[in-house]
Amino acid sequence: MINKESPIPIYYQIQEHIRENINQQKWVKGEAIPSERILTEQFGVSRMTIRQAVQGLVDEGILMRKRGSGTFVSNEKVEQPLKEITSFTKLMEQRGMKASSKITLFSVRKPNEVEAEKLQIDIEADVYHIERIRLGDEIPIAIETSIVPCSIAEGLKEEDIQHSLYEFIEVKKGYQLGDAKQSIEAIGATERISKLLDVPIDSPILQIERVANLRSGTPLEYVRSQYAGGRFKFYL
Ligand code: 16G
Repeated sequence: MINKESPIPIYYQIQEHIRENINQQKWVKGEAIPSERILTEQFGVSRMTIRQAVQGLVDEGILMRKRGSGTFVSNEKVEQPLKEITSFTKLMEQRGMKASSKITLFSVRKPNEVEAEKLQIDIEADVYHIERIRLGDEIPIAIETSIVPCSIAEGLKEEDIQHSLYEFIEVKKGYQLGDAKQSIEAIGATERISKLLDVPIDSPILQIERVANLRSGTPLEYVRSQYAGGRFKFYL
C-alpha cells in the first residue's frame, strides 16, 4: 500500500489512504478508527509516522480525538440557523445529539460599563456571570460567557445552567424570547481556548458577540462565545 521509494512523504501517503477509506465509507463518520498499533501493522510503518499522519488529519478536522476513548471520524459540522434565537440544548436535541455543559464560572456581580450599556441596566444592578463549555456528544463545541441581569433571571441556580438557560427563562420565568443583534468574526485559538475546546493553538475559531432581547424588547443576555471552527457553522 505504501511506496517507500516514492518522493511523496510516507505520512502523506497514509493520509491519502485514510481519506479514501472515509470517502468510500469503509471508515464511517462518528465511528472510532483502528488503534495506532493496528495502523502501524497495517501500513508497515513506525508508530511515529502513524501519529504524524493522524495528527495532521485531526488538525484539519477530518478526524477527531475524544479524551479517553480514541480517535474518531468527524461528523458533519453542527449547523445553527441565524434567523431565530436557538438555545444550544435545543439545537443539539434537534440534531439527535446529547447536549451537556461544563460550568467554569457562575457568579453574581456588578456589570462593567460595556455590559451595563449593552443590557441597558444601571451600573449598580446585579448580573449573573455565567461561563460554560458547551458540548455535543461529549465533544466541546463552544465556550460561552453570558451576562444576564438578575432582575430577569432571579433565582437562577447552577443546576438550571447545567441544563438550559433559555428553558429557565422561558419555562420557569415565563418570558418569551425576541430578537438579537449578533456579530461573528474569525480569530485563532489562543492557548486558553485551545485547552478548553481541545483544538490546536491558532486553529480557526468563530467568535460571536450578541445581545439577545425578550419579546418585549428588554435585553436579556449579553453573550460572547468562541466556537470551534471545525465543528460548527452558521447559516442564514
Ligand atoms: C445559544 C446562544 C447563547 C445562549 C445559549 C442558551 C448563540 C450564538 N448563542 O448557544 O447566547 O446562551 O444558546 O443555551 O446562538 P441553553 O438554553 O442550552 O443554555
